[in-house]
Amino acid sequence: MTDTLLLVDIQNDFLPGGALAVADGDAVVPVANRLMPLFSSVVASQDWHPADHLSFVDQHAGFKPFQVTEVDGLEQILWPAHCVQGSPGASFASALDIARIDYVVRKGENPRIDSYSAFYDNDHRHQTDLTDILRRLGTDRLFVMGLAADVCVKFTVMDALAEGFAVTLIVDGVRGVDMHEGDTEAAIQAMRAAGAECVNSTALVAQG
Ligand code: VGL
Ligand code: ZN
Repeated sequence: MTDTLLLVDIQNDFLPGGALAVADGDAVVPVANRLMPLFSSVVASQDWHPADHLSFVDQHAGFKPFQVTEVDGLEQILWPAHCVQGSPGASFASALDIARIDYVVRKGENPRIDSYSAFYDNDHRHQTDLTDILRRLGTDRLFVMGLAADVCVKFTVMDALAEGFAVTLIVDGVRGVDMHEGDTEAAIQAMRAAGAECVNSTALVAQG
C-alpha cells in the first residue's frame, strides 16, 4: 500500500495578505509540515499563470472580481490576478518545509483556460504529469490537503477519484474561499459523497 501526500496550491497569494487570500489559509502550513515526514512521497501542485491569464479580472473590461463570464464557451469566475509565474505570490508559502517536496506539478499555464484540478485543465482536455507521477510512485491512496477547499482541492479530489485513486481528504488541512457562505462545507460533503475518506491530521500523526 503506497500512500502519497498531495499539497494543493499552498502558495503566498492564497494566504492572508495575498492577492486571492483564503481566510485562515496559513493554518494549513503547520499541518503540511507535520504530515510530510510521515509519507514516502510528497507532491505539491502550484497554480502558475502567465500575467495575461484569462481567469484574471483585469483581462475583462467592465467586470468586477468574482463575477462570472464565459471564455471559449466555458464558464469562468474572474479572479483577482494571482500566482503569476515567477512572482512572490506564486511561491510556496515561506513557512512551508519545501525541502520535503519530491515533485512539483504546475497548472494554469495556458492563458486561455483555467485549471482548478492538479490533474486536468477545466475543459478536461489537457492533462498535467500528476497521474503519471502517481502511477510511477505506485500510489494506491492519495492524501490531499491545501487551498482552496472549495476550488482547487475539490476539483483535484474529484479527478483523483475518477482516475482510480483511493482518496483521503485531510479536513483540518484545508480552508476555502467561501465566495458564498457554506461553500467549503458543501465542498467537503461533495468530496465525501464522491468517495473521499475524511480524516483529521491528528489521527494520522497518532498512527505515525
Ligand atoms: C485557485 C482560484 C483560482 C485555488 C486557483 O488554488 O483554489 N482558486 N486559481
Ligand atoms: Zn488560479
